[in-house]
Amino acid sequence: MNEMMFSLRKSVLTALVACCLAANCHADDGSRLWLGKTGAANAQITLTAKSTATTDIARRELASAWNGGAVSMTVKKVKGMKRDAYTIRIKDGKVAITSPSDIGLLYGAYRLLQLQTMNAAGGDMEVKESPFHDIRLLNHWDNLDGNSERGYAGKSIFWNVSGFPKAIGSNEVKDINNNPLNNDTYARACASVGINGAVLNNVNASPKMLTTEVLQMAKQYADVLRPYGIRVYLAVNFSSPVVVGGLATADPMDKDVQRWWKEKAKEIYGLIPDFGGFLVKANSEGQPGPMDYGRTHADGANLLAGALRPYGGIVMWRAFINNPTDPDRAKQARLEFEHLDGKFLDNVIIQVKNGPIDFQPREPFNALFGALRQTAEMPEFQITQEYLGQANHLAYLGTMWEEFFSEVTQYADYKANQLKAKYNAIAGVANTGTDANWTGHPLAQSNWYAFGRMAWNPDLDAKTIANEWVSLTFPSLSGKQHDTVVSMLMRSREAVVDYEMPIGLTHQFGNSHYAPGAWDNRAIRRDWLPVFYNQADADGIGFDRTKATGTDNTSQYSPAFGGMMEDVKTCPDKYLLWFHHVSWNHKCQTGRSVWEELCYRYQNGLNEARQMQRQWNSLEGAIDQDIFRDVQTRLMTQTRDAEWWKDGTLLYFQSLNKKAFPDFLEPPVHTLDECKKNRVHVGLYRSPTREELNRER
Ligand code: BDP
Repeated sequence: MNEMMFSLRKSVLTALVACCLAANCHADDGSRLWLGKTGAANAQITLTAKSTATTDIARRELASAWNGGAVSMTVKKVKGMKRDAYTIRIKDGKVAITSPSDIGLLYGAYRLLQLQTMNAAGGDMEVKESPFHDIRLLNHWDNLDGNSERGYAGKSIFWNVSGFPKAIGSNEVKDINNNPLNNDTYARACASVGINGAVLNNVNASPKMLTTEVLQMAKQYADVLRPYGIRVYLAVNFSSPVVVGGLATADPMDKDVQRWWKEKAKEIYGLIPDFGGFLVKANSEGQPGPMDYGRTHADGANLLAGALRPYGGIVMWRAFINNPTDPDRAKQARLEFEHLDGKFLDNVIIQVKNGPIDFQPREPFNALFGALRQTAEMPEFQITQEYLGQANHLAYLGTMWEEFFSEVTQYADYKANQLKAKYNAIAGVANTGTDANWTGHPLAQSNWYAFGRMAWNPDLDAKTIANEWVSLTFPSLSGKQHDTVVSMLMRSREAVVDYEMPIGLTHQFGNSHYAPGAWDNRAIRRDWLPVFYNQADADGIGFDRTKATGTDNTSQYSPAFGGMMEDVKTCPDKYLLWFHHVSWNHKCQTGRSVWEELCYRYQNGLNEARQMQRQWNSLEGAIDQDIFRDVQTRLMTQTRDAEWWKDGTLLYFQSLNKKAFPDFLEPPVHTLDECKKNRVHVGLYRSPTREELNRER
């Protein structure tokens, strides 16, 4: 175990000294996220409830930043009001925050401060808030060795080998004002948008997570996060009883295995009394699972759920089964889980990626949503931009999640099912890392923020959230400058879709899930190949998922959605090549042929990247210099990459269809051979880590 050093903290002193030394070096390293500056505020704050660690935080937050009139906080149970709900009332300059719980008061306090920064807390007003999802989780794909799978912002914030202090806990290095509140930036940021749980490790879970030594580390995190209303959850490896417990099998029907999980649950709850539960990736991409023993997902999930049940813990069993048995991977989740509906214990939730393939820039919603009637389901979003330019490209995902919610709620029983489920949950794969600004791309902080806001209220629109985030993060911008950033955010994801894989193309990556590779026909699995997904040849392009002639994925959806997708005339352009194989001359809804539409979209994506550069450049002087340069450099990379994507992909398709490029298309500046050889490289630009900044200082 020694080779794995899970150093939480060294000493408070070392960190604080480093921070004080650093105080004058960097104007803004982005480390404060959207939390704003704390400073001189002297409002009178009263609490008519038992004071708890949580109300203490609420009081401290208000005391350090609220500039308005007296605030009273009251815990009041109201029938039918959710535990996390709160009301803020401002009358004659006096503020009253009420909630059934102390955590609701903290949420109310954060909201009040946000309203203040957004200049929206004036006059008499009332704000009533109640979360839609009860469990709002970040999934950290962090490995015990300190790396973060698909993390593009440095190393893991929880686990490491180097002995540096980690990002949360009592001696956070980023506290440049020596303010104890800033010691817990991670927890504050999460609580400020209502995130109330964190899975601390990767779904490709090391069995070592369940060793006593590592559980004790998890306990320390749980202790730090608890006052902020954040529960700790762990991803577990199904083989843990064998690897950690020394048993001969991990078969769910084996009595010793059952006993092992029960004892493990007891041990965990002894350390972490409010432990949230387990997240499991089983029988997917080489991970062990119940099917290794001829059992079902339900057998496996119930084994763990049974062990956690006496303590109120849940099991989030992932539906991402990337070992397809059907020729169409998009159908797999529903095929795998629908027939098991009703067989799961009631503390099992099936965790379903928003789209049926894998966090692509655009996918229709997964047909499993709404399909389970007796089993809870929860969406899994990816906040980290694995397939959307990683930390190099600007891609505000609020618009993507808004699209998901609007479609899934129209065409599947999403809301009704969530509301009747005993556990109503949602998760996002975090984009956090040890970079000083937490998320690599400074503007990617907006995605963490947006996830929390939408998990709380899926009816919020992406633009409202973008406006909030810009106001909170860059409060000193003029109205016009503010609108410039919002406009960049709002168009950014569509720009990525356009230059990476428009009109329903998917999985066109050459390497590292970053670079173009439409031509790629070499991989260990056929269904990992761009050519498999584009099905492009001399005559046409697209993946036929229709009932009439294709894989019949459309029948997995409700008649309303499936029917619309099935008919090539009603299928929207944005999903055309997802559901249909069509000729290059097929007319899109725009009136352009598929070939012209593709050319148009790739060109548009590139134009948009350039436009974002121009817009950002107009903000020079208005945004902190370090952050300005950082984003400016990343936008250069993004524009360069958009050009590679456009040239490579269109030249490849042209090599098949032999069609001329339309006049509006800028002629390529890279040959297809160049594109094939010179794979665009990831990680050209990286912001410094907290440790690097501190060393520099
Ligand atoms: C894919 C990622 C891989 C994850 C997997 C998952 O490339 O790193 O392990 O999803 O979600 O998108 O399990």
